[in-house]
Amino acid sequence: MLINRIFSGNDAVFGLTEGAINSAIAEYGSEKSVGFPDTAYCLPCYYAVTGVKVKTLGELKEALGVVKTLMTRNHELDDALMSGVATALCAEFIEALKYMDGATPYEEPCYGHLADAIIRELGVPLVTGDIPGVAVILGSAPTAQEGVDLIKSYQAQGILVTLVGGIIDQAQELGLKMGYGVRIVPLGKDVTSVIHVVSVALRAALIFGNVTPGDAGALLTYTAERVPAFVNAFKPIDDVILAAGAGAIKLGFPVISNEDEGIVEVPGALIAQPDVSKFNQTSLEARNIKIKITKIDIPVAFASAFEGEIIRRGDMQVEFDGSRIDSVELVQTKEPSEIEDHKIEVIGPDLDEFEVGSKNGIAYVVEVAGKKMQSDFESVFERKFHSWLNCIEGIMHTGQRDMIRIRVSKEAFEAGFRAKHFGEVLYAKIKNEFAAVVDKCQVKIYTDQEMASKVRRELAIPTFDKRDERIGSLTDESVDVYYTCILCQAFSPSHVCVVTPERLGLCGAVSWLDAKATNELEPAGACQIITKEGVIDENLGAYESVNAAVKKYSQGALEKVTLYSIMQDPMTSCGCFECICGIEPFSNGVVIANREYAGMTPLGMTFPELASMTGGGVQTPGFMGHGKHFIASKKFMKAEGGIERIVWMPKELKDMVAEKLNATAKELYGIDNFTDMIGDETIAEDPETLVAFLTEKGHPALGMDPMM
Ligand code: SF4
Ligand code: NI
Ligand code: CU1
Repeated sequence: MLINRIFSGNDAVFGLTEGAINSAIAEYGSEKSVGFPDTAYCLPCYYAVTGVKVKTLGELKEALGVVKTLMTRNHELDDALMSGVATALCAEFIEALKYMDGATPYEEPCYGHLADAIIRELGVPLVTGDIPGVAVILGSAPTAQEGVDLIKSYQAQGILVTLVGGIIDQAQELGLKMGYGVRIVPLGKDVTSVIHVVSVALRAALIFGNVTPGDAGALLTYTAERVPAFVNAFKPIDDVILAAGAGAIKLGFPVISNEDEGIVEVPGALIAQPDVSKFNQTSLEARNIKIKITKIDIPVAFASAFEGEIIRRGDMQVEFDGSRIDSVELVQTKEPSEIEDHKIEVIGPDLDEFEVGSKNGIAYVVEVAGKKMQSDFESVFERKFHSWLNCIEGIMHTGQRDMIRIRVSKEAFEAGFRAKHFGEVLYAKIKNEFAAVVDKCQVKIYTDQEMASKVRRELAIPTFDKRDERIGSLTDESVDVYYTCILCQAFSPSHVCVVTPERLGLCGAVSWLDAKATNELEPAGACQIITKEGVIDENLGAYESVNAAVKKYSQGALEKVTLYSIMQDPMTSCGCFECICGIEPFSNGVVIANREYAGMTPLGMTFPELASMTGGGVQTPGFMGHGKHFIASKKFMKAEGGIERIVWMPKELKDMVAEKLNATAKELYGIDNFTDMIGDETIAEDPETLVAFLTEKGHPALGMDPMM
């Protein structure tokens, strides 16, 4: 019977784990360290469930003793499921041992362990529904084709697909393009590698949910309610897979299988579906996942899963490259009478007429009209083009404004993709997402070189200049309202971002103009107006109205936040911040690290470790998540003295923000080339070397008051 089989799978895995730990200890000794790379939660699953971090083989052995106590043997289904969780923990131990001694156990195309950074990156797409769910496909499909069809069906819905076992070989056999960029992540071929996706779900609870490690009840509630994952397990289901599946069910993830022997259905949790072609539908129903569909008339697929797709030079039919040949993308507000809705015009040659592999110029102008349309929204729409065009299968888009670059793959071209299809996508998405303000829309696509150049020069550049002037004049003082953003509450129930002109949301994706547009489009949505009233302290950026809003939208979890301080009532973090800053006590400064940075900081912590200091919508003075653009803001920790406090950043980040940061430093403090005074990993990874460097450069932070 089901429960007995779970127990038997349980015992088998436990035995294997015990053996593996013992032989590792025999080889390396119990002091030897063990763990996964790029995570602050070692070992993540065990830590989440028990609250204890495991760092050495000796501790791992002790942990195994604890796991044993979770493997109860009474015949309650719920306890059997818990022992499934214990099985999962054993799998984590086995996987951790693979990484002993800095080994890199996984080879192309498999990923194995996934870094904390990936989870933070997943935050926003999961809340916006761009990634509506996470599929875990395990085992071998009846045929490779059926397996690949299933994977592609999820991919077309934007679902993140993880693969374990034989399905990976099947996908390779049919030449399926895989990788995080196209949302198909082969984890590993051993069944234990399934733990790497479980680890993502559990860390999400710690990172976003403010779940206390060791509070297993809260953890399981979080995964069941907020992580939209499910499992598709192909037959044959042996006892080990069944035990692991029991763990998944305990986490709230339904398991769908085509196994017809020896499986008892558990309603809503363990579901038999003999027809693999119906796995998709059955799974979405079981997990209650709704797919946003935009019907677009193009000959290739359109899904957010294709956003990260890379098109190599050899695979491209044609390229448009704004850095070489005049190109531009633009939204323009027009009078309704000037627009014929859904008119798409191509002015110039079509894609067939360009030489294969050639570089060209393109300009596309999306003209919109609507009673509620404001010119402030033009840039908000335009910024979406990147993501929309990227979602086309076989199209790659980078950059914005007149620095765009677009590649059309040979495959897309052969499928019939032509210039007008850019227009179809832009039209459909504008009408779909901005229906509240756009009544009519038409698109002009200029592939004629001279025309494109003229559009750029005479129409677009003057528009951009005017916009930049407007944005430059937008300061926190010059506006009457700020906005809340609570999109991330889907994951971080008490988190509220307060978005001002000079402080964008910590994810980097929501500026004041974006928030304004969101509010206009969806008056009852995530972005609510905060009228700036009741100054408490101008320097801290403390306002009664901001406090009231934060209290209201955090359901009372937060009493007050300041806009400009990282020490006093700082803004909270959900977890998907682009950067985190933290106090560096030896220099009176702050260190900033960005999510992409993999190395060490002078605080003795890596980005994931720093990031683990804050999140889940709680205030942690001294540490704060923020967007990249906030770094050059005049309001960046203004209460503590502003950007003069920045003493260290990863080189890549420093280069990225240098121009604007230096301009701010010059304007506020008369400092030239401020970034030359800021350390990076090539200069210092420890506080002593850093302080020596800062002293040599005469960095202003050294002379400032201590922050604590
Ligand atoms: Fe989440 Fe804040 Fe970004 Fe809104 S602005 S999506 S709440 S991080
Ligand atoms: Ni694409
Ligand atoms: Cu977030």
